[in-house]
Amino acid sequence: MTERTLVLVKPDGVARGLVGEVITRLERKGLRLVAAELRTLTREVAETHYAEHSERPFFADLVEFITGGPLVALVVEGPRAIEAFRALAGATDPVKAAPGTIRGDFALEVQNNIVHGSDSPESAAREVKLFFPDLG
Ligand code: RTP
Ligand code: MG
Repeated sequence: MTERTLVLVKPDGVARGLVGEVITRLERKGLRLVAAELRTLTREVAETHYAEHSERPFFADLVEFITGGPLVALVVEGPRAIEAFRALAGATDPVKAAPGTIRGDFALEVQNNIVHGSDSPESAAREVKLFFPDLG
C-alpha cells in the first residue's frame, strides 16, 4: 500500500550540504518525491510540529534549533514509506544509529541529527497537512 510521509532535512543538514545526500538515499531506496521546499519555520509551526514534546526539558532548545535556519521539507511516497524512511534515518541518537543510516553516517549529537521522518500514519497525515496544506 502506498503511503506518504513528511521528511525534513533539518537546519544542520542544510548547513552541512547534505540535502542532495538525503534525497539521493531515499530515491535510491525507491521512494518518490511529491513535494519539496526550502523554508525557515516560524516558532508557531515548529511548536505545532513538535507539540508531543512540549513538556520535555529539551523542547525550548529543539524549537530554537529547528527554527534557526532554513530546512528542506519533503513529502515522500512509496510502499510503507513511513517505516522505510525511519529505517534510512536510523536511531534518534546518532551515536546509537547504525552505520549505513543517515544519522549513523553523518551525526554525533542527539539534537543535531540531520533528518526528521513522521513516526506513524497519524503523525504523517498531521505533518503533511501542517507543511503542505494545499497538497492533494
Ligand atoms: P524526529 O521527530 O525529529 O524525526 O526524531 P525522532 O522521532 O527520532 O525523535 P523524537 O523523540 O521525536 O525527538 C524529536 C527530536 O528532538 C531532538 N531531541 N533532542 N536533547 C535531547 O535529549 C533530545 N532528544 C530529542 C532531536 O532532534 C530529535 O530528533
Ligand atoms: Mg519524532
